Amino acid sequence: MSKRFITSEVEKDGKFVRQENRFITPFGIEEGQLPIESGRYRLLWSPACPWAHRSVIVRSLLGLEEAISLGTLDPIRPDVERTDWAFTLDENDVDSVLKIHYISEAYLKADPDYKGRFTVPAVVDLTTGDVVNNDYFNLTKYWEVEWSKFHKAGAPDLYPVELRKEIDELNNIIFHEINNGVYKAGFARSQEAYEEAYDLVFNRLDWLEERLSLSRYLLGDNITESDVRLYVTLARFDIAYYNGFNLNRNRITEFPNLWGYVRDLYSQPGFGDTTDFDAIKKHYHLCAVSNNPYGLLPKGPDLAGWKEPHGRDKVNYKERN
Ligand SMILES: N[C@@H](CCC(=O)N[C@@H](CS)C(=O)NCC(=O)O)C(=O)O
Repeated sequence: MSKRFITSEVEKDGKFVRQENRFITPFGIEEGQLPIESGRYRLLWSPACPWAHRSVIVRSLLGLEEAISLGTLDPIRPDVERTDWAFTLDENDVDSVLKIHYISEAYLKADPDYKGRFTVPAVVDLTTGDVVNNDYFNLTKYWEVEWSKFHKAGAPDLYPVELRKEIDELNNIIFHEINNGVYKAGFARSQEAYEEAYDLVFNRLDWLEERLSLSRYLLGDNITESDVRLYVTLARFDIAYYNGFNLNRNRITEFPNLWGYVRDLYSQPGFGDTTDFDAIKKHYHLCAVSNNPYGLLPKGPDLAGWKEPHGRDKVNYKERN
């Protein structure tokens, strides 16, 4: 079994149950919350990771690059005893701002007794060097709501007040059945748990395929928070999950609406320019899956289709109800 997940994340029936986040203090203006200050925080990500990727997409769409700096971890894990992420893409293998080699250093600085996994995304407070937030589920919403005074002019409203209830409901479905659904299949430790997750994922993809025949994006003509969340899993599906996690009923390229939709997003700034297929392929096949003893990197899939016209801007969609 891969050493990636501590055994408490696999239940007796072989189901994978994700750990709770440890650093969940919200950003905000109230006492005890993380203050909203431009230049104070560094977001640590790896382009391989879907949870981190979405926080980087939203940062980019909203123009928060100046306000929140970015540290990038190598998609290939370091060969050390613990599971960690390393700054081996940087000069001298050190993050230029934090001056650390591994993400674990920032976690252990914040809490020397931290026993969880050292995960991306993580936000580090530059005044202390401590991880202060690794709440991947809510990070994008903090960027959207609490960081609004630093948004660029004309930034999209990814979390419009009138759609928040619908977005939250959809995000929950996307989380359990798509974003984390693929991991439930990939990290299952029993045939039943794997097949249950496989059905969960493909039933929901069928439902999304139908939904996207009715509108360009999940909630209509404008991109929202939910689209970012769906995008990160779709962008990894054919290259990583289809074979690495045995989710091989269909590729995304076989769903006409989902395939057009994901290419539509990919063609837009913030999405395609933060999507690193090479990093995704290497991380999943060489570091995340447990069924690749010889460390073989799949040669495909052919990615040329990603740049083909998507045609989604020309379609007249029926009203969604
Ligand atoms: N923080 C969340 C989600 C973030 C997450 O799982 N990130 C992955 C990369 S996609 C990670 O950093 N994993 C580190 C590890 O498994 O040791 C969690 O604890 O499950």
